[in-house]
Amino acid sequence: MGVETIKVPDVGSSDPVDVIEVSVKVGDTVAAEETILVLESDKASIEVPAPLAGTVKQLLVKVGDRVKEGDPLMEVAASGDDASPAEETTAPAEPPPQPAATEAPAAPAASADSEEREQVVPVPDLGDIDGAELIEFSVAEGDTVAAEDVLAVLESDKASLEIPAPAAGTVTALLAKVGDKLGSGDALLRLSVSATGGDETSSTQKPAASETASPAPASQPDRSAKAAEQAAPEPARVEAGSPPAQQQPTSATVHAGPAVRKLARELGVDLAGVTGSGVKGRIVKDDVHAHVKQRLAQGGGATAGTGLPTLPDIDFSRFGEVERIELNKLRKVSAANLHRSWVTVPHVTQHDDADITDLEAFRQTQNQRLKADGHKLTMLAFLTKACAVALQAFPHFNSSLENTGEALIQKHYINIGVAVDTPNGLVVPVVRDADRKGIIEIADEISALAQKARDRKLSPGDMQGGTFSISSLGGIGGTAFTPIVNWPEVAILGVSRSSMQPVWDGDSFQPRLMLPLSLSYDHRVIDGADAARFITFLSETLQDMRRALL
Ligand code: CAO
Repeated sequence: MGVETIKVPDVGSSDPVDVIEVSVKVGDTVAAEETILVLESDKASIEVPAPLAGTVKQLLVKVGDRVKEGDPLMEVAASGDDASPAEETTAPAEPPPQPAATEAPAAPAASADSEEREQVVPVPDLGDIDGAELIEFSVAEGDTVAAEDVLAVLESDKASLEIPAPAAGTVTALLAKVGDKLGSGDALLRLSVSATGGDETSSTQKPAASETASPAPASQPDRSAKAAEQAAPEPARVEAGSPPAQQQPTSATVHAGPAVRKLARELGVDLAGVTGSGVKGRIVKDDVHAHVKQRLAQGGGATAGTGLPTLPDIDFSRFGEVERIELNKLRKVSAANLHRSWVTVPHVTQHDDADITDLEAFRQTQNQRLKADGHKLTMLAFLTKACAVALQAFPHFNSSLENTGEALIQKHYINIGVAVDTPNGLVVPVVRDADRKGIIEIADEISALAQKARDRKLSPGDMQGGTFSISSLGGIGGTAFTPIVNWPEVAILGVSRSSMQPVWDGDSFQPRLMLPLSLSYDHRVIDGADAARFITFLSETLQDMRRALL
């Protein structure tokens, strides 16, 4: 072994590419496969790995140079070798570098005299995302698309990505299917592109659905339910490639190679807030370091992206013995969702007491009758029905606020989530179409869902599509609490333990069974007066359930 000259690998094009980052300097020790340099073409960024462990002897290029396949990049002396006479080898080393996002080789032209050429549209650079599920093809074979039309939608744990058409053309073949797990560079579809540029304005396709959303506590993405209730814990929906001029960049859309993304991840830096100094505004490692220095210099840092004060790590062992208990996935997901809701939804909680004396008497009588058939009418079932009736009377409690803040999505279905306490944590299965179900049916369903929850057998679908939630702590105790709105819903009812109270009837105090209700709501959507009206309506309905029949 001696000194190896690292050369520009096959970059999938004969055009020169830019050296946008030299990740090492002379004298650095590098491990095999460590990124030593990043190249960028119009369509891809390519990390060049060290073919062997060794020491950088000489840099033969600098940032800004343009190079072609085979051009020498740098000399590296193999570990344990003293770099004597240079011994050129044929780079690239094994394994060849993976283009992060490049155009797959064009298929042969459709015909010799055709004006059309076919190209395979690949999955673009997914950055730090390992793989993403193809959840939607927005086009079919034979469709005509304009440049930038959405072709497909991918979804990972972190984000949804719309894949735009690189040029106007006609879709000639779909090369993947919905449900496939795809990585950067995998073939999506074949596009026949007009050699003269094509008509970039005509299109038969509409972009994909405009919103995604994170699941309610502990739920998983599901396309059918997504149409109704959607969310994304991280950047909601990001378009692959460069964002349009007015669009705010997100960490997923900024120009940065995988090595820079890795560094940013390690340092907890949101790349969306970093100014790139590289070619075309590309972020290089020095930019990330400079960003961190600047934030430190500013002092009193903030949690990236949220504007919230950073919480310092505390070494509790200084004060006594401690144990670190890793949270299970359910608790982590619930915590993230609850936190997001708490910081984004301006909460107000309205309290009231409902007189359920007659209702409880009715419930007890009916339960004696129903017991033989295996039914148990619970107060929660009556509450669910009463809420469904109240939601019909106050429809904007059954809506979601569009993320733009410009519109409400009014739902014409009433699905009520019921918080269930399980040994693993909180889950919220959903009673669908509660307005159309009888109270016995609702009671049976809640009982079955609660059992499924405790047996950890709920499916993601069981927890999706809720439009309003109830959190009942009545079986446990307490007089009032402030439940957290289960975003994207806009209100939630908390129920505490009923108790006998002396109630003044105008002449004397009467013993009445009073049920404490706590209605938390999103003040962006619901005014305080409406919340008072809603909870009063609910109280009156519980006081006399015959109102539910009206
Ligand atoms: N006042 C007085 N007693 C009540 C009551 C109330 N508001 N609600 C229920 N009870 C009584 C019931 O009548 C039942 O007694 P009986 O067996 O004698 O009839 C007993 O308390 C137990 O009820 P339960 O809790 O088993 O049934 P439920 O229908 O009230 O609730 C469920 C079911 C799944 C909601 C409940 O078990 C549960 O998990 N609650 C916790 C929800 C939670 O954690 N919320 C917090 C979310 S935010 O962190």
